[in-house]
Amino acid sequence: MKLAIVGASGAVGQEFMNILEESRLPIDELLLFGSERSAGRKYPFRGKELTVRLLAHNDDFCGVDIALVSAGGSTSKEFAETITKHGTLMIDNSSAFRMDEDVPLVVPEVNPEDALNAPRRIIANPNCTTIQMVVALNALEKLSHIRRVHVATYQSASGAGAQGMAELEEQHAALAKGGEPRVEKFAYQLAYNLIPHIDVFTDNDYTKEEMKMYHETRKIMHSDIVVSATCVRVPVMRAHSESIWVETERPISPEEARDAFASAPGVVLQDAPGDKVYPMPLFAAGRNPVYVGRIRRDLTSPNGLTFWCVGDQIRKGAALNAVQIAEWLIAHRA
Ligand code: 11C
Repeated sequence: MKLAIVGASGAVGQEFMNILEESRLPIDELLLFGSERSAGRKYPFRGKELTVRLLAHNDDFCGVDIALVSAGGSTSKEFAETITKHGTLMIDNSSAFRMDEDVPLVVPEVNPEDALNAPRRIIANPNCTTIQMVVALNALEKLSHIRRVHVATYQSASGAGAQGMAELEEQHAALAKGGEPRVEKFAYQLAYNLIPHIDVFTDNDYTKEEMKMYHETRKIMHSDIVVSATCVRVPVMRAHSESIWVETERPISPEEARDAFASAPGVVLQDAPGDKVYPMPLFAAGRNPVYVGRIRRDLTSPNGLTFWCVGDQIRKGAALNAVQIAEWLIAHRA
């Protein structure tokens, strides 16, 4: 197979390379693409040195089977035709095409078959907060239909890319020396702070990030589920956490939920609070699963259940999910 990574120097691009290095995908050739800033950079891959090519409107994608794309929505829109015109399948990490009817939005643990119907040869990777939430919700949906969800997110700096992570690190260093922190990627200083504002505000006073959780969850789960989210940036480096309240058609006991999570694909149950066992972003960073814990009855609703969920934003929230889509397709298409 011939694969390509677009946005190879970014945080997600680099994670694509780490995951592909270990992947069972039969990769004969890997091409790297990037902006003018990253073109010419060299990265090791399976014992060779690969050079990032400049992404341009030419025939470089001819013969490429799958392109993993993470270079922002405007680049995805501008280059979708160039990438797909020779038959390449584009798995796109941006929000550019997620809600288009003729573009499947896929989380392999939940709706892998949707990936088979991609008439534009584009498959969208959902937003990181949605991915980890639906992997967990899917386990409960199998027990009883979920009517509604309230979710508060605690999103790491990595959601703003490599520059966001660098900014958080530099802010801590500057403050430790008594200096003034540089604020560019985030609306305010993130170090020692929380910012209840991710992406732009929309007409209903929710942010675009919060509305992504509403719309994307319905599309992936093929459900009338409604989601009310509050998305918050926290000074954590690379794993997102979510406090999730669900209301189901029939009551689900915490014991039932624990059993369902324990056997759900992609989920690791960490729920022994008396022994201080619960998921935390510090320990989820760099790992593949979605961790679930703090499972308990919702005291406000007989059909309510609440739990805590943590996942690495760059792996399952972005690069890993995209590679898993490719792996699923290769295993099921021929
Ligand atoms: C964040 N979730 O944490 C965002 C990053 O639509 O793919 C990913 C945005 C997206 O800032």
